[in-house]
Amino acid sequence: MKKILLTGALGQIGSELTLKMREIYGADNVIATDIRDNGSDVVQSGPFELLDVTDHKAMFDVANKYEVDTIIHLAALLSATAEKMPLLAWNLNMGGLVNALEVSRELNCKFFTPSSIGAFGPSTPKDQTPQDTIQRPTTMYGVNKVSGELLCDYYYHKYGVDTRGLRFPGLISYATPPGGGTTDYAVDIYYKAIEDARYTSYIAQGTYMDMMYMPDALNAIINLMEADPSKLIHRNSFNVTAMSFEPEQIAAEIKKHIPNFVMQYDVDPVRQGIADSWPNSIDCSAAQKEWGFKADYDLAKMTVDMLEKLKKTVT
Ligand code: AKB
Repeated sequence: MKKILLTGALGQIGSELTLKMREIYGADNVIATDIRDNGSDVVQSGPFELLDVTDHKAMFDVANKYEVDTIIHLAALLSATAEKMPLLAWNLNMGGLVNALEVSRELNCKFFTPSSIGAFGPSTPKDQTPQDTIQRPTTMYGVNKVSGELLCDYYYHKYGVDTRGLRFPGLISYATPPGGGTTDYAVDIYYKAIEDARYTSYIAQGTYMDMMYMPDALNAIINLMEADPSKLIHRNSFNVTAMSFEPEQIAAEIKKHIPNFVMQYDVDPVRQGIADSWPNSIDCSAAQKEWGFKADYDLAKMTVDMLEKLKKTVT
């Protein structure tokens, strides 16, 4: 990877990945794009272009202008928003993806896009979900993710585009809040713990989902993209996870640092329904074997870091 273009660079993953990639590969070699300009570090610290990913010509022109050799396609709607606006989700998630794959084919770029635990559904084995298993999701986001995995495989087999992907669990970060996901409660809870020592969870007690701290997610993307292609048996997409917990467990971990923290529940049927259709925990042994995936943060270590970082920014 020498010249990298990111779409959705102001989103939850993009805003941290862009800065980390600029440190590693040089600011001028990492081109950030998004549909909006928020004046943040991502916009200020290197090349930035406004880009609507549903516009193929605009994407081709930006990638061609900077002569990029890698496309990291992150622009997408998350699960809860996609469920509210399924047609928009199909058009944006699939339209953006096929454009990014086409530009990668046309300009001979290496390609990454995230998949998700959302690519699994109620008929998937729930515990230690295997890498290769039943994928019949019941959400629009899940339908997009499975279709996306297949499309990325298609571009690899048909055109030789070097496509790679990760099935991310819920991602937790102190830098940029996510928007419209089902796992977002596990981010919100830290903000509310610091602000008023209480949180009302929209996900019910006893609902296990996989999660990962953002530094591990960023390393996973970079390590997968740097991996020797001859070692990759799978490509789109690898199961990765760092921890699996239910709301009571994250609340108990926070209480170790904020003893008066109180957890309450007001379950949202839509997001609960999505969570119930996803695995409790996934097996990431293929990622470990094929390119050495490893996560450094568990729930305890992540909680210490989240609370420490947020205390400095949230009042
Ligand atoms: C979401 O909740 O939609 C995402 C995901 C697990 O893909 N965080």
